[in-house]
Amino acid sequence: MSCAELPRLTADEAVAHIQHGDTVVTSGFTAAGTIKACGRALANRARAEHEAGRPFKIRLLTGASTGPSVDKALAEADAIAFRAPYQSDRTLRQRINKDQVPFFDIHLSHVPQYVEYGFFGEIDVAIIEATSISREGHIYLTTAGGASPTFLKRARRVIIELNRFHLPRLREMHDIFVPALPPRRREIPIFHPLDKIGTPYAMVDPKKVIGIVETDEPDESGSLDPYTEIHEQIGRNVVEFLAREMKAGRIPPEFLPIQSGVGNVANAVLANIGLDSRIPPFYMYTEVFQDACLQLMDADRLLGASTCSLTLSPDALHRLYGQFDRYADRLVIRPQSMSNNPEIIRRLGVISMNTALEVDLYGNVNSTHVGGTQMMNGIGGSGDFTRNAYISMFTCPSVAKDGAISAVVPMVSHSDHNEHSVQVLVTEQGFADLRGVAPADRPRIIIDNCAHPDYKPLLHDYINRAAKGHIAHDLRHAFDFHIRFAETGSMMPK
Ligand code: 0RQ
Repeated sequence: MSCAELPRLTADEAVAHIQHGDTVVTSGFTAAGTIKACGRALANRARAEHEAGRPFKIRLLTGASTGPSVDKALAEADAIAFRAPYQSDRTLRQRINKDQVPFFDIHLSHVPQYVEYGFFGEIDVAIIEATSISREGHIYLTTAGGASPTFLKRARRVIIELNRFHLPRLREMHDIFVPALPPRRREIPIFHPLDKIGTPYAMVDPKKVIGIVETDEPDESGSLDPYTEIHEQIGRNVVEFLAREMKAGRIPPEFLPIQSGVGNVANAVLANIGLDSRIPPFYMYTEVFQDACLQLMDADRLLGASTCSLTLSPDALHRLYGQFDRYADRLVIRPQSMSNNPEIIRRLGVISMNTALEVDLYGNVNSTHVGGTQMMNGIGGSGDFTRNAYISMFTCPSVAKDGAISAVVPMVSHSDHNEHSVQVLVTEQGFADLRGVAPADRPRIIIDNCAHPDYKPLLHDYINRAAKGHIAHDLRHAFDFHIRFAETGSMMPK
């Protein structure tokens, strides 16, 4: 069946095929490439069912976070019975933290294989955004690889959101390869960030396609905050560290591929790396290509990038589409099974830079849970990169909420990345290089180089009183900072 022969449906007609209790999966990775019309239609359907006194909730899996037409709309309609693997929506976050939506937070590279192995059960319906579908079932994806190739393979039924807004030439950037299942899995032969080893399309059995919903809408990626002086200073400190590594010969003159995480801090850090001529033009092997990456490419500081998504603000995406020839052979979009693959990250010698909410005196990092209990976004791909990078860094401001919170705490209130994987911590105060440093020496290095001066005496005091061992801790007082904040609104004693 060719694209022209597949039934054209309204979004309402398409989502009428989805039943209460279904597991629904969608394309996209962040708001990039995520469905829009069917998300809103599904939320409306849930509302109508609820008003008629019937239950209607779905189990929702995506590549990463989504745009407002999915997580926000469905959370507001109370239509989510289970959510994985990552989110960044305020409404959904509130529902997760009120224990109204069970949320399963996993490494993003694991999502496709969880689906393949059947760990999430049957996949009832996949809704996938595409620029076109061919007679043989070749699906040309939009601005993200995400988990779509696997979702298309495993879903029992498929709805295609054909989005005319996106440039069909995006196919020139896609590189799609679905690894075989163990024990027949082979190596993924990528030796340079821009190597392509797969096809420009994902595959679907056309018999599974219920129909096509036509749309014409930009991605719903928001703009990031302007850089602050603190963020820029973190960036300068990252550059100091990298320049020192180059001088010592531990980073080669042609440099190594960079991965950079999501959010305001990561965006500002990357922009600052681009400004410093001590760092040569470089490549990225990353999962999210944000606005700062495009600016670096325009300035010829970034030579090329492999990514899972083009998470660009509307203006930046417009610029990319307007001058596509300039970027076509410098950007590769891959599924998260490839972009976040440990084998490739280790082989290429990626330098990973992700953001922490808090770090502790031994280098354990909390990126996800405020105060140990309140989910922020999720671990995302930060663990895929941190664990396998050549150098794994975490950055954050030394204090949050106008100084009421110290980002350096005696013991993290939740652990996402542990002392065995985290190598370098960077705040606006400086950097702590933990490679080859035993626990006995870590607290002093971290406090002296990364903690805010206001909190240094408290942290030194904690470690001086701690019971000695391989790791020194005072378990009665390890969470005093957090408890004080919860009770008084500040980690600083009155
Ligand atoms: O609060 O929003 O109320 O102002 O956290 O902080 O400084 O703007 O940082 O936007 O860079 O996000 C870790 C959340 C940082 C993000 C995190 C408060 C602070 C502010 C945001 P407001 P900033 P960023 C790649 C890899 C995990 C996933 C990941 C993230 C808000 O980077 O989700 O890395 N990372 N994925 O005030 C309480 C603390 C705090 C704190 C900061 N210690 N306690 N609040 N804040 N520190 C991408 C993917 O995987 C898709």
